[in-house]
Amino acid sequence: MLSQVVELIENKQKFGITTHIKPDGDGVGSSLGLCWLLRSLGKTAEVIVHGDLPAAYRTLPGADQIRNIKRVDNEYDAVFVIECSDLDRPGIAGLENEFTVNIDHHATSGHFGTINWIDSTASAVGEMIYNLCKAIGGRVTREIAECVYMALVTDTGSFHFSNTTDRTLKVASELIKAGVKPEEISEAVYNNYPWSRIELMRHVIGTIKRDESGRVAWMRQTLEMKESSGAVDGDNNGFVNIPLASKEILAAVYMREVSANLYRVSLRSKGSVNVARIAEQFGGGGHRNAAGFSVEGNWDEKEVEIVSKLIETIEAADEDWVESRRADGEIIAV
Ligand SMILES: [Mn+2]
Repeated sequence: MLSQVVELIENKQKFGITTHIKPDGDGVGSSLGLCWLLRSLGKTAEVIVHGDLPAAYRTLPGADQIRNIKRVDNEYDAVFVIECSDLDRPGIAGLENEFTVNIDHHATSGHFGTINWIDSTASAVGEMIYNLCKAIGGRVTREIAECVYMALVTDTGSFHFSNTTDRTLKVASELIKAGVKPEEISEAVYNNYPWSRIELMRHVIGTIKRDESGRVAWMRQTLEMKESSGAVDGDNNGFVNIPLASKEILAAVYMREVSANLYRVSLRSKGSVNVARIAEQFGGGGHRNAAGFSVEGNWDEKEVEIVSKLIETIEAADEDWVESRRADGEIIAV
């Protein structure tokens, strides 16, 4: 819990901070924000990750100092592990021998840390880092503010999603007071892709299909599409959400070919349509409106199976509720 984290920071000196592989804006922003906070308190701190940093986060203060490593060997007094369900998620060997602090806003966290601070009411871990800064009496410097703002913007979908609370916006307000320029962060996140993203999008959108009811949409990305468009990892960010821009669509499926007969599946939905339950049936997981899993086998057969489950889920939902939502055009998307 928070008080243990404050006590640890006050009593120790040398810290590592890590997050999951293929880190998102919350993982990178929260890690760097915490790193700047620790340094402002006179501590030694560095961010360590395994793998390259996505382009969107490379302009954050301190991003150029992030160490790309595969192993640690008792180098720190403690290692903060940001937004990971277990100690394997960072992809760094030797973490099991370190004193670890698990900081997460997912209730599903495995409590693997020596200290565990889980707050499922926080919109992003970034919000928790801000709270930590306040709890420990730190000053919200411009560096901390920019990193934490990145975490908030990306995890709330630019303050669109249902995890956006009054507290989230209060924190965002304080971060802007501390010097954040929202347009700079937005440009880095949303208008910073190579042209290959547009090429890939063109291919993927061409595969979109709908069921007879018009409420479920699905699409595919083949290995060939990725190759011919010259796409890199991350170019497909958010593709699964494209069909949800239509008022009629309540759920979307995005199947990406990883290798022969192996697919990564992303599910998104609106309102009470629970896609996490479907993902769980395939060995995956997630939230009510955003979930994913991997599946092996015949592409056509698996697609039919997944889409059928979505249609069943929607048909089982309260028709009146759905009609009223469609009638007034209200959208709750995560
Ligand atoms: Mn997060």
